[in-house]
Amino acid sequence: MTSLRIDPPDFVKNRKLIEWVRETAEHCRPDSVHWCDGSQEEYDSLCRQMVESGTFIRLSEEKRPNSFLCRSDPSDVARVEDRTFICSLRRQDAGPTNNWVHPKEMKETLSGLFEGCMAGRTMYVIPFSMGPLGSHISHIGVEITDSPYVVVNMRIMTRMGRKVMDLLGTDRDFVHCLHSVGAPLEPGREDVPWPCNDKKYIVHFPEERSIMSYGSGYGGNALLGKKCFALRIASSMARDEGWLAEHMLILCVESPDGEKTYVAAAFPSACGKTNFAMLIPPDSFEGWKVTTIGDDIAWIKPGDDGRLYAINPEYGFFGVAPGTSDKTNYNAMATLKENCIFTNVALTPDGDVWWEGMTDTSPDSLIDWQGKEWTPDAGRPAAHPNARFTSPASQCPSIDPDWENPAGVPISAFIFGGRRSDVVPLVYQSPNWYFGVYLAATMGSEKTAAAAGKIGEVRRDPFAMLPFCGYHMGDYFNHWLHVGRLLSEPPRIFGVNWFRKDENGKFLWPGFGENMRVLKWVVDRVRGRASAVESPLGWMPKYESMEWGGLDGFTAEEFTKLMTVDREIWKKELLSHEELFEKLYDKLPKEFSHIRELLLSTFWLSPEHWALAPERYTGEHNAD
Ligand code: TSX
Ligand code: MN
Repeated sequence: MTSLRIDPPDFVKNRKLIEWVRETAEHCRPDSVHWCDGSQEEYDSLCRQMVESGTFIRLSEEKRPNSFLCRSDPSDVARVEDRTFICSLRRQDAGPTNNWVHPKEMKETLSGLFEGCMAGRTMYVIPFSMGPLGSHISHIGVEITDSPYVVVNMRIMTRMGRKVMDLLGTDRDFVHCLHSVGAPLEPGREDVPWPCNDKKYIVHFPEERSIMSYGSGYGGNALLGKKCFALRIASSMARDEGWLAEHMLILCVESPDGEKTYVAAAFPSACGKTNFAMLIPPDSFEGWKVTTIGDDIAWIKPGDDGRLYAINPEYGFFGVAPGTSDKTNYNAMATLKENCIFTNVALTPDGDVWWEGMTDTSPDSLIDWQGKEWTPDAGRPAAHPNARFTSPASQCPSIDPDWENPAGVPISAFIFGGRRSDVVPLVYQSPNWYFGVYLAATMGSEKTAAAAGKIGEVRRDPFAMLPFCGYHMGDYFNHWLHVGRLLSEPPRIFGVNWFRKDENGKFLWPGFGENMRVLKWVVDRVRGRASAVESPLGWMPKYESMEWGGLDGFTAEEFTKLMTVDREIWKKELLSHEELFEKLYDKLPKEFSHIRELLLSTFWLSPEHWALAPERYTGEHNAD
């Protein structure tokens, strides 16, 4: 076999990188190697190339300037959790919530799959930074991929190219990310628009800080900077180095007199995380502003002043399109005006995009996400439910002026939420860090789609990190407790639930922009301004301590319905925590058993104490 010439250009100096690219090229046997410089010309040329090959459709220059539509293979439309592996040396370090295979065995399997897997294709080398260039919280990775779709998406989602290569110098280390769609092209064989393989592996080696992904070209399976690096590998780095890599949005609340309070929040999927990150306060909140630092991931480090500082490691948004509209998220829609990539949405006759929920009525005719003719009576959605947009964060009207501050922003509060039709009140504050970590560890969400499990069934998703924690969940809880103990000014911790329903199944809370009322109470609590009453779960607002101006007819009675904690349902909830704890038994923090006992003991408070609870929140009884 002759050795492929990899020809590193002048701007590539890192010795480990050059050697790794040489080895990988020899093993994967691409036709050529392309070192990405991250320039606009490179981006434009790859997009043009994909239009010619049929992978991309250029959208109307009037309707959606410099934007493209891409349709994936119908079998490659989402992350594949059952094919995702944490290959730590010891099974015990991956824990019971991750798939594990010994790294030696996994390397042998993958070596076989990657051999010659890039035949007939170009191998791209993508240097990227997660976080602002040069920030002490940022980290560098290099992704090798045979997918030009990955290259252009990575250019939107990360800081990518020549400047990162400069930071790598001759010797700096980086996270190795290897990706292939797993579809070698035989000589003379024509390519398909979305090459992929039925056999899929998304594999993490936490000890050597590397990632290998095979068989999928979609989202988190292929854009390795996001879930694989920024969450799974980074969470493992963070544990070793004393920081936090979290599945959280970051926002800033600015009061009329210019006081800024930064909040990080974690929600499981289908709770509208991106909508919350880009919230627009109701008109009655004159002078109040919410700005966006990030919508998905936060890297958070203790500062010398005993506070936590957070950056958004990403450079763009890779969001779910269906449900996004001017009404649900005006800022996201404005971000999508130009320079975007849309995957698996529908195409309109005038060369624009459409998805379910974008407008009240659908267009009369569309081309659906599979390229088929579609009309409103088709009986199937026009866009795939997991259709995505890739958009530059800089285009978001609500982007925070400090979103690229290398020092990060100081976090004053953590919010944890889930989709719960009962039990969990609109908002409550944990009495301290320990109870807060317990609250976050036991957070859950009810299933909405009929995928796995019954609709309405509660699925525990600790810290919204279940699919993203790169090590043992029990160790992760202990790490959170440990970080909190080191802080002199720990963020306050809150629970929220936008999804409580009445006995007729109607949502009790209007949500969306109105969530500003909850956010204001959170900020007021952090600043020591708002009063609260004691409840079995923690501190809760009284009706009077929240702002109600402009929300006509939201009465104290309705508020009470939204806040009441039913003794029997809460008891069931507490008992059900056991299921999760049992799974993590040998590494569960000892604090958790004590907290659970203490929470359980509240059932022996007099029934009157519980029965009185609703009035306590409305100020008719003085419970301060
Ligand atoms: O994103 C949502 N948020 C957070 C917004 C900042 N959604 C959408 C979730 C699916 C991804 C919500 N849905 C929210 C919410 O706060 N609340 C609800 C439930 C709801 C849905 C429709 C109405 C009200 C509540 N409609 C009317 O009241 C008219
Ligand atoms: Mn996410």
